[in-house]
Amino acid sequence: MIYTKFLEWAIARLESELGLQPYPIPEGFAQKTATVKRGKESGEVTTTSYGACHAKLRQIRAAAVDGGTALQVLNFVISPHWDYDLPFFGADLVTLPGGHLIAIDLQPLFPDADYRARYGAPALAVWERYREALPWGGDFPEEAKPFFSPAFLWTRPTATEVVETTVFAAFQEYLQVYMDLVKAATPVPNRRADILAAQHRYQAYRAVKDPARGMLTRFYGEEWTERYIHGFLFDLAQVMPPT
Ligand code: DBV
Repeated sequence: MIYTKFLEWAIARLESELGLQPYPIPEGFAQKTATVKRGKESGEVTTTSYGACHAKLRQIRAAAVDGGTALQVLNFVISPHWDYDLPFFGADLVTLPGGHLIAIDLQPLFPDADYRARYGAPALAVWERYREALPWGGDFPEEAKPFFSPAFLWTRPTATEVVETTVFAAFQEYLQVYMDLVKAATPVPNRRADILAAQHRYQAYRAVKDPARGMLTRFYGEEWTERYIHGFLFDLAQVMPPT
């Protein structure tokens, strides 16, 4: 699995720099396998979930899809606790028969200049260093733009080697920037209502627009997929219903 080392590095680094607590993975989601047709042959597709948390990070979770060399996915999202105005960390690392699709960002809660300066600037310095090696991946839905920062890394490398080297290095740097922000963050409970509203907007968008919905539904059926999306991948509305 091409993205195993990404997740292993992330967990090890989060553990050593921040310390992690477990996050419950609901029944039936830890590992799910289906047998699927691939042309004349059939093969297995396994989706494995990972979860952790931290005093400042409500949920650290990953979904890894392994369907052989032509289908590999690591979707990794860190959702801060609502007493912190930290951005989300989001990585969508996808390998399909046509090539690789890479999205990495520190996804902002608020659009104002002060927020951007505090939380956008450090990642922007990383983005600047990779923009030539990992050029802009093109077409991107207009409606998604509020959820991305100017440091959004969106690229479609054709060579697997680029993913294993340059993308891996960029992933590490983005996560390092994020961990530094987490370490420095102090609670702002007086802003809780605004933070929760912004977190709900983000999670609702991701749950409704999940680009993996079609694929997961084909493999595991609609009932399992909807429970997985709302009950684990983007679970804020279940954990803390919007008011
Ligand atoms: N994407 C998810 C989750 C996934 C997942 C939870 C469990 O949010 C995988 C798996 N993303 C996934 C797959 C595809 C994409 C595509 C399987 C391919 C879908 C296909 O071609 O059938 C970034 N991911 C995409 C696309 C974008 C993103 C823009 C292309 C969409 C399209 O072509 O329709 N995902 C999107 C995003 C973030 C993210 C903006 C933030 C970092 O995680």
